[in-house]
Amino acid sequence: FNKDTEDFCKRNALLTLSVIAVLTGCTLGFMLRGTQLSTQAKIYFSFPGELLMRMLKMLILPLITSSLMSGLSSMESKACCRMGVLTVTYYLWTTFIAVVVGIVLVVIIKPGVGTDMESNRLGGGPVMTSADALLDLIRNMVPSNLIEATFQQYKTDLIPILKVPTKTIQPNFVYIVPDESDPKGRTVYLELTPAPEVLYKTSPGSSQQMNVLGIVIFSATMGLLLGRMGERGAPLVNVCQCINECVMKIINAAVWYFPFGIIFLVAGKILDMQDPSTLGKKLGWYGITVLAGLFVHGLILLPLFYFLLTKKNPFTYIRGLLQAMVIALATSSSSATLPITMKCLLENCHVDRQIARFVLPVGATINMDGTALYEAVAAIFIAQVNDYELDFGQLVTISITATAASIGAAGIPQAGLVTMVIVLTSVGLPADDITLIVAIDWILDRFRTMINVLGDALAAGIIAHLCRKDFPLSGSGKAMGDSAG
Ligand code: DAS
Repeated sequence: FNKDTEDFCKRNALLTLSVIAVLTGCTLGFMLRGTQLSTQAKIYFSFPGELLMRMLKMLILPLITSSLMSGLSSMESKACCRMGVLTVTYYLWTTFIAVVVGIVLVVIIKPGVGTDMESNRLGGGPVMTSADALLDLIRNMVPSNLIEATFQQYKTDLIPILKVPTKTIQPNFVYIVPDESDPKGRTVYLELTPAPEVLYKTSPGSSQQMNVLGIVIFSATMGLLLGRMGERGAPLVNVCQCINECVMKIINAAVWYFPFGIIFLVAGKILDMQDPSTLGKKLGWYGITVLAGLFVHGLILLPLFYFLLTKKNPFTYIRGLLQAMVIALATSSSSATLPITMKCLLENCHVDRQIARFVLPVGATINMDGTALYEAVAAIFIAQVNDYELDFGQLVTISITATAASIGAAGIPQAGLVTMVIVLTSVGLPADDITLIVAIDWILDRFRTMINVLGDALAAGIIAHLCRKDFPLSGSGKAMGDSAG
């Protein structure tokens, strides 16, 4: 084998193995769904998948901080500002387009119309207005405690896993419940706060912003300041570059475990899948509406923007991202996929390292086109199910709160479902109604996460092209692991 052939086989072998692992996981999951596995058996069964998620999450913080601090410190001020403005503008524009696509489709398809649900629960004033959502977003850009912020990230992973009795769900609390299937009725999860019934005080607008947002803001600020310290800042910049290189080398090694972990991660989720809610067919049409919107936005509009702005073939670029998209599908976490997205951008798409180190961590945190589209569709679907006519002003409110909620949503599984409460309450819809859509959220989450990751990666290619004068190496990204900053 020569080097190219070896790389080609490695790259495609991993992608092929990952796809086979997803299919095997689905088959295994559906085969085991009928069996009554005990809680203990489920814990053992899902362990390899849990290990995969932990490996990926372990790398998020060092990857984001070292990427931003080393990437921004070596950029010239004007170039850095131009890139930053371009990146945020592009992200807001594509998120807004995603919301519009979602609203148009759900208004045309009307998946929820004609459901005879009692609608005597409606009309309550908005618990959380658009202003609240936006303030929440800004509040979380400045976490009061970075370490606690990081720690919080892993605690709120519990939210989707806890079987929360949604009839009691309040926008500010997550209640812990004993595990009915456990003969001793023990509380399944740890860390009870002093008030035993409250595991973790959170408002979907704050906890789900996950403070990765705060860590990104802090790291970017540090990177910019380091860049202006000249020689004095060089030692810390070198440390960040070494950390970044080590993280990418760890990823190169860890990726060979992924196919094995993916099998149990997917199968474990299918085992836990809840039975479809009373809505049945309506829910199917709702799922089709979301998937159609994700397809239109992710595989038509975003590639079109890429072609219009770079005059390059978007699908050649997307082919280099397939590994990251499979990991996004398997993990339903764009943060956890970030290390693989970074690897694909640098190795397969040859995006300039400095651009990738800024655009990706920021994108994985604030740019979630799939989530924004999904939250707009879900809110309007729930209004239709309740036979609740939304006026134009409320549609505008939904587009604003869906955008803010998607920016604030964390890159963890089902974050979009939790931040959905902001969108629902902003137009007077009952927060409890997320139970209507939770049954198929586990699969929609995977596809919207894929589009989130795709949107971030395409943005990196576009920004690299638009800033190519500032970054002469753009388009010829350096091979993984070299020492250049
Ligand atoms: N799973 C989230 C992500 O990782 C998306 C969502 O929940 O909407 O991007």
